[in-house]
Amino acid sequence: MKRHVVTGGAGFIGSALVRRLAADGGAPVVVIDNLLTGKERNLAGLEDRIEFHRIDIRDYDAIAPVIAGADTLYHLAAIPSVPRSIEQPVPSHEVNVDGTFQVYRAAVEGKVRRVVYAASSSAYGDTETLPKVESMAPRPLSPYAAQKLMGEYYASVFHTCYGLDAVSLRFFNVYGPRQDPSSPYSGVISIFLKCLIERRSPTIFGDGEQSRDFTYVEDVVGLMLKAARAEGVGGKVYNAGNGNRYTLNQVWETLQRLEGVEIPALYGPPRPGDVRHSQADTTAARRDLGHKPRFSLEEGLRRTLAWQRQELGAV
Ligand code: UD2
Repeated sequence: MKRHVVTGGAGFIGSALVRRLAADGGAPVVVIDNLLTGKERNLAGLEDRIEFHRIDIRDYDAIAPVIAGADTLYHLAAIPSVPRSIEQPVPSHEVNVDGTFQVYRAAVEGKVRRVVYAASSSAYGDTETLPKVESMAPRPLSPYAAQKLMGEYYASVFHTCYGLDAVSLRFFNVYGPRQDPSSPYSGVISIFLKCLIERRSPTIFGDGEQSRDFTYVEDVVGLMLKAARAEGVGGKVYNAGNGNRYTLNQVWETLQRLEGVEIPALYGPPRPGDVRHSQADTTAARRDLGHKPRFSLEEGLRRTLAWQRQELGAV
């Protein structure tokens, strides 16, 4: 019987995908996660509908039998974060590069029909123009960016050399429910929301005029499902973004307005490896994959704020 396998399925984005796949019914959903950054509670309530394997993607012998014969393999397992990869380059290299290689190897051996890879917008680095188009030369600025780019290169090389039907989606600053705010490496929106609920000032690194194409998690999940079915996309790379761009100062202002509070942000030194501006050109993803982002930043923030408030037990 057809199965879908999700590496990193207990993580923030992975668990949103697993929830959607499980809700759609159809093929069984198999999760691979070592629970390094993923959490079992992200999958709470799905126990009867999914098969969970606590294994590490670097362990070929462990992952190969789980991946073999899958219809679609969604590869999201990774150690994320630009600053984390600068401070600890070895673990992120081993997981993001070596682990990804083992996943693709298992997919070839196991005759998987389609691989959808979670690539990163960080691959672009600082470009002279915006929005960022897939045809631009990559200029990674951090180990994390280089590692995720290597995953794209391997997807394309495995396509040409071994016939692996792998498509890469460059995620643009995904946010939403279940993004964990508790680490210094957490995504900025989850950190801002926690500060807002606790009535504390966030620290903005730099002048806050850097901008991001913040993309709501459900829009990325929708695109992954479309990428799993699209024809003729093997070896290709697509932007998975919303198409807009907001500065950090604008995001913090919006959050204060939504909450009806005034809490000035603190400002610290710029963060090493940071990209200045990021915005996706969504033309190719709309044309080839049927990408259709539905959530404005404000709507996505409202939903995420509601979830995080409930999660933190705040009123
Ligand atoms: C990068 C990628 C993103 C994804 C992510 C995974 C870019 C443009 N984006 O996100 O697509 O792959 O990595 O980790 O490369 N910041 C603060 N205060 C804080 C925390 C962050 O000011 O407390 C700033 C940070 O300096 C940066 C922005 O917020 O300018 C976004 O940081 P982030 O860590 O949420 O995501 P980013 O852009 O590194």
